[in-house]
Amino acid sequence: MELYNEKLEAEFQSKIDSGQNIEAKDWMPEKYRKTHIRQISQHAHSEIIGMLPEGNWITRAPSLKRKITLLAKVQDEGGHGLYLYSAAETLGISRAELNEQLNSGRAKYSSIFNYPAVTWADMGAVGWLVDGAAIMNQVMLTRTSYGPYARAMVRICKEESFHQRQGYEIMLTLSKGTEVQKRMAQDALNRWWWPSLMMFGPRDEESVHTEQAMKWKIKLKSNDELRQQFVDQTVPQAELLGLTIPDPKLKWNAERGHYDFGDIDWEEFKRVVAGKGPCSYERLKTRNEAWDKGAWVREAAMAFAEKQQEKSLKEAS
Ligand code: BYC
Repeated sequence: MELYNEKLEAEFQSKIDSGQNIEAKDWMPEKYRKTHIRQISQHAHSEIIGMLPEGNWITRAPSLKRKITLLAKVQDEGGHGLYLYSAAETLGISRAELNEQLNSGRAKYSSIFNYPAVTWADMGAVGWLVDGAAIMNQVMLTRTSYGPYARAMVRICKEESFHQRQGYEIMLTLSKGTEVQKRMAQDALNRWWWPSLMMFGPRDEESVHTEQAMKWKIKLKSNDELRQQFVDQTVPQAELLGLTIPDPKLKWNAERGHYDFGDIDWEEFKRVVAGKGPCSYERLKTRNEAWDKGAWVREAAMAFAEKQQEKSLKEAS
């Protein structure tokens, strides 16, 4: 049995090494299946909880155009959550279990969504920085080894890039506006900068999953590599806006060909991931209320599906 597993595992790894996808019905090590359920479900939960900070601003958007755009973005995020839940379900976990893990507070979701969105400028900063960081990490996931996840990510990335641009365009409008608008944009950048850098996860030496994830081509770049790429890409964008990144240690390093940047507050990161972020309680409460209020929709959909099934059985007999 052990020899048999070793052979399967060797075949599995060589498939990954040669760039082939693993599909739902293919043999896979149990750890690969569990790792994917963990990552895909955390990602799906992030999309669902990620709807909340921006959802709060739909009724307060400053114009009809902004309102329609924000509404579309938040709906896209709901859609991303659903594709990802479907991808997780191909690995043998049920939607009910996934929902229960999120609603009970047992599941992790991205630290970033535990921060408050306090002004309209935050809609700009979230789109620009949070979606910008998300794309940087997610483009590599379009080439991840698990087929259903990789395919879901192709569509998600296309939509994320629109999200990033709409955020940047809000920042551009504010930074070219009145003094007060410019101050709002700067204040939003100040508050979202460091939490955005934390989105990439712990430093490489603290990242427990990276080594295995790289062998399985789940990750093609490490947390620190992606964080650096994000800083390098975002600094010129901030300059174009005429805004200052809130990091006195930020400096171009010609020798490395990258920006050096200051220390991240990893204690804050750990607190937020442990459920003690500024909005952690509120996010989970809102999520549970939405779940309870949606019960009648789920019941109606089930009743309708049962009726349809009865009808088609009758017609068939
Ligand atoms: N927040 O060994 P590591 C979005 C956890 S974007 C909370 O490096 P891994 C959106 C990690 O789960 C955001 N927890 O792990 C954007 C692990 O804990 P467990 C979602 C974090 O998996 C805009 C532990 O720390 N994106 O959805 O190799 C609008 C050790 O970390 C965080 C994704 O989920 C964090 N920031 O690397 C709306 C992308 N960072 O599980 C929505 C897919 C780490 O051992 N995910 N942890 O208890 C990934 O690419 C990887 O899972 C990560 C972490 C890079 C996030």
